[in-house]
Amino acid sequence: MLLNQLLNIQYPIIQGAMANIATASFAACVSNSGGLGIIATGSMDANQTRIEIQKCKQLTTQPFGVNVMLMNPYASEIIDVIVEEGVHVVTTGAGNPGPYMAKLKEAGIKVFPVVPSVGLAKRMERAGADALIVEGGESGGHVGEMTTMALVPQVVDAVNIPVIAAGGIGDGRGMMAAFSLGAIGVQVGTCLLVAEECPIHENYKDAVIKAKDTDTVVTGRSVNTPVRILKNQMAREYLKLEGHFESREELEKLTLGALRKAVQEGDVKTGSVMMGQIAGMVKERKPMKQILEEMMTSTKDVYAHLQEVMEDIQ
Ligand code: TUI
Repeated sequence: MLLNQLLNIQYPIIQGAMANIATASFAACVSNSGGLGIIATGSMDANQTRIEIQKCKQLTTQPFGVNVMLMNPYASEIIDVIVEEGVHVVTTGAGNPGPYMAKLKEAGIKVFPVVPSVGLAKRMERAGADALIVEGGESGGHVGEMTTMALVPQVVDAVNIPVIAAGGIGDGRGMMAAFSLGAIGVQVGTCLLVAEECPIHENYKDAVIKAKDTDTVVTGRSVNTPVRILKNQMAREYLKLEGHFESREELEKLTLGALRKAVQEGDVKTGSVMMGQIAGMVKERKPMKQILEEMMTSTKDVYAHLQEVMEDIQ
């Protein structure tokens, strides 16, 4: 069964949770355009989460989800709000959602943890996950070490629950590749940053459009919080400091409020401009509906191409 059938939505596409970006209106826009919109709770508290969920319910009648960033100190209270509000799907990131699994399952909520390794994938299956979002390090934001290409088939072989591929997917070629690796759908983020409805500063969108393939970098490996961002002035300073810092605080000073600075103020020099490696392929602003539709039509084009390839093989 494909992801769209599993979730009763039009396309097998989940919107990646992007902290400070994926608001209720953004998530509703994705859901109204045929994908599964996800509210990114990022560093929100429980009350802000409730407001966003209620707002999203006003803006769409389609299914939508909520992402819990597990490094958030309010994660536990946010889970309670999600249960009270009766959300369709929960995705999790940047940690192990094991402690919350029973509560979410009892409430009949589908849980899709994001996993960066086979080990965590197996643990999440045992804990009762309904599906896994298997994310390669090509993604923007908090990342693991594996690539999508190597990780997805290994997880598909290791578990008996559906797998959704994420990381480095931005068009029909990526979606068809995900299907080839055994996934039932994809999660995408970077290619949605340039949606006309995406509520980020225009400088952020321009930075995505201008980025080349090699313009992102992973910062924070030395302090166990690897985050892929645009290789700007802040990233260069951070990487330099990672070679000789004395305390974590020195590094945190550089990233404190940096994501908000990029998203809201459009400071793409000293802000944290999270984006994935596929940014090099993202070239123009488009309406959300068009981005998702084009992903589906280009997947069909790839299928036609593959049929020709197979004829040549036979
Ligand atoms: O979560 C994400 N991407 C994110 S979260 C985020 S907010 C943030 N900002 C600055 C620093 C840190 C976070 C921005 N982008 N993606 C999903 C994801 N989860 N990628 C990798 C993981 C992950 C890593 C370790 C999931 C589980 C995990 O488990 C460790 C354990 O406890 O076993």
